Amino acid sequence: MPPAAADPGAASPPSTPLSVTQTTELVKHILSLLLISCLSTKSFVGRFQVLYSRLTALKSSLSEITDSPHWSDNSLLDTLLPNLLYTLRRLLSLADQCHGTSFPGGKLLMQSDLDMASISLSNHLHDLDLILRSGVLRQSSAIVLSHPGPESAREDLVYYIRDLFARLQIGGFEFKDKALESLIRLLSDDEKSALLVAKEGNITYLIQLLDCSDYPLIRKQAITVVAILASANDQSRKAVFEVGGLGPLLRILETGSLALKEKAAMAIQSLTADPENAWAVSAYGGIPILIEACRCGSVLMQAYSVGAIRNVSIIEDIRNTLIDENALPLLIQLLVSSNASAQENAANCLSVLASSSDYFRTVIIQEKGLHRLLQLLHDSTSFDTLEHVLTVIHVLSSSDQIARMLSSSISFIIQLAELIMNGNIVLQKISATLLSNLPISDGNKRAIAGCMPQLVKLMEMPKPGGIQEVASQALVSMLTVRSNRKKFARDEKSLMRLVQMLDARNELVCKQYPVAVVAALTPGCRKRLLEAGALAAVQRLAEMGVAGAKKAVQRLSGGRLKNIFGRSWGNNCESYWPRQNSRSWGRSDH
Ligand SMILES: *[C@@H]1O[C@H](CO)[C@@H](O)[C@H](O)[C@H]1NC(C)=O
Ligand SMILES: *[C@@H]1O[C@H](CO)[C@@H](O)[C@H](O)[C@H]1NC(C)=O
Ligand SMILES: CC(=O)N[C@H]1CO[C@H](CO)[C@@H](O)[C@@H]1O
Repeated sequence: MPPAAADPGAASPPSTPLSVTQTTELVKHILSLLLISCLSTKSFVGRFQVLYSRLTALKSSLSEITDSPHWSDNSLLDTLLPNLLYTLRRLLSLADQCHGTSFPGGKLLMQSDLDMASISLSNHLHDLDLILRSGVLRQSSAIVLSHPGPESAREDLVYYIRDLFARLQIGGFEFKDKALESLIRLLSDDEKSALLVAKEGNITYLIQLLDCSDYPLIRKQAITVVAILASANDQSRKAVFEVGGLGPLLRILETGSLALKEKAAMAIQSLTADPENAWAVSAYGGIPILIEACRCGSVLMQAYSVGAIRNVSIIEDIRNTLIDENALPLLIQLLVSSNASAQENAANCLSVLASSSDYFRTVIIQEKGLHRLLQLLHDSTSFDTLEHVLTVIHVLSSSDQIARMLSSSISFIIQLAELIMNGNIVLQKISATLLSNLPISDGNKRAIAGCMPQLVKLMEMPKPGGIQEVASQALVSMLTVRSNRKKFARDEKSLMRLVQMLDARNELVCKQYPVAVVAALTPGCRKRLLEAGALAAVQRLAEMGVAGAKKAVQRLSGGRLKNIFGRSWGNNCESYWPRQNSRSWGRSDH
C-alpha cells in the first residue's frame, strides 16, 4: 500500500509523473487489494458491500478501457486515472482502519469519510462509462482530435462530437473551454453539423452549463452553442427546447451580462418559431422579461426579443399579457428602430395584434401608431416589412375616420400605386385592396392613373387567391373617373388584355371580374370597346349566365345595336384598332 494514501487530509490528487499505462497498472493493483479488503472489514459491513459492487463494476470498466485499441492516447484519461488512483488509495486506507472496531476520529467521522469516498468512486465510474459509451477510445485520437473538415465522413464527425462532449462533461475547466471552442467552430463552419450535435451530444449537460455562474467564459461559450443549435434547424431546436432550455435562457435574458443577453434573446426567438413552444414562454413568465429586453436592451436584443414577442403573440393569453404590460407603445416605438429586423418584427407583431381585436386597433391609433407606420412605409425597402406595415394600415382603415384620412393623403395614395407597380404580389394585393376600399377623391385617382395597366395584369394572375377580385375592384374604382376611362381606352395593350380575359376559352380568369371592368369602362368608351370586340365576348358570357354580363351587354349595346353599326366611331375614344379586329367582331356577331 502506498504510504501517501494513509493521509486522509490530502487536499488534492498528487501530481504523478507516471505514464497513463503505469497509472493504470497501479490502479488495477490497488483495486484488487481493495476488493479483498472490502470483504473482510468488521465495521460498516453494509457500506462495504455497496462499495464492493461498485469496485467490481469499476474493474470491468477498466478492463474494457484497456482493451480498446487507442485507449492510452486519450488525454481525458491523463487526469481521470490519477484522480481515480487517489480515491482508491484513500478508500484502501479507510478499509484498513475498518478491520478494527475503534476509530481514532470517531465512528461518525469514519462514516462520513466512507460516504464521500463512495461518492467520488461513483463519479469516476460514471465518467469512465461515459468515455466508453462515447466510443472515442475505439478511434485513434489522431483522427478524433483534429477538426474534421466539411468533407469528412459522417462517422468521423460522430466520433469528433462524442469526443468533444466527453471532454466537456468529464474534463476540467481547460477541457471544457477547448471542447466548447471546438463545438462553436464546428457549428459555425458547417450549419448542418447542428443536426449531428443535437443527436450525439448531451444537450442536457450543455443547458446545465448556462447556469454555471462560476465560470463566466464557459457560460458564454455554452450559450453561443445553444443559440446556434436553437436557430440551426428544427431538430436541434427541438432538442434544446425538450431538455428545458427555455427557462435558463429567460433567466439569462433577465439577469445576464449584455453579451449573454443578446445570445439568449437570439436563442429564445428561435425557440418560439415553433408555435407549440409559445405557451412555454408564458408559463415561464417570459413575456415581461421579453418586454423589458425590448425596452432597455441593445438594438440586437430588441430585434430578437420583439421577434419572440411577435412569434408568441398568436396566443390570446399572451396578447392579454401584452395589454397588461403596456407593450404597444414600445412596439410602435420599435417601428422606427435603427435595426431593420426590429422594424420588421415590430410591424409584424402589430399586424398580428391589430388583426386580433378592436382594442389593439384603438390603442395603436391613440398612440400615434399610424404616423409611424406611414413613416416606415415610406422609408423601408424590405418587402416583408412593407407587407406587415400595409397589413396594419389596412386593418386600421376599417375605421371611417382613418379611411378618410388615408384617402386624402396624396403621398399615401401615390405610394399605393407605386407598390402596385413595383411591389411583389403580396404587396400588390394589399395595395389593390386598399385602393378599392378607400373613398379616394377623383383628383387623387387621376394622379395614379399610371397603375391601371398593372392592375389589368394582376387580374390575370392565377395566384394568390382573391387577387383577381381585388385588382378588378380597384380598377372599377379607378374607372369612376372619366379621364381615367379615356386613358384606359387609349391603352391598346390593356384593352386587348381585358378583351382576352373575356374570352370564354380563357379559363384562368374568373369572368365576372373583367365583365365588371367592361361595365365600368363603358361610359364614354363604348365604341372603343366595341371595336376591340368586347360585345360579342360579353354576350357569350351573358348566355353562360356570368354575373353582371347581361347588364354589361345592355350598356355596351346601348339598346341600339343597329345604330352603332351605322355610325362612324372614334369621337370619344380614339380608335387605334386595325380593321381586322372590327371585322372579326362583326363576324362573330352574326
Ligand atoms: C447528460 O448530462 C446529464 C446532466 O449532466 C446527465 O444527468 C446525464 O446522465 C448525461 N447523459 C449521458 C447519456 O451522458
Ligand atoms: C439587426 O438585428 C438582426 C437580428 O434580428 C441582426 O442579425 C442584424 O445584424 C442587426 N443589424 C444591425 C445593423 O445591427
Ligand atoms: C409563428 C411564427 O410567427 N413563427 C415565426 C417565429 O420566428 C421565426 C424566425 O424569425 C420564423 O421563421 C417563424 O415563422
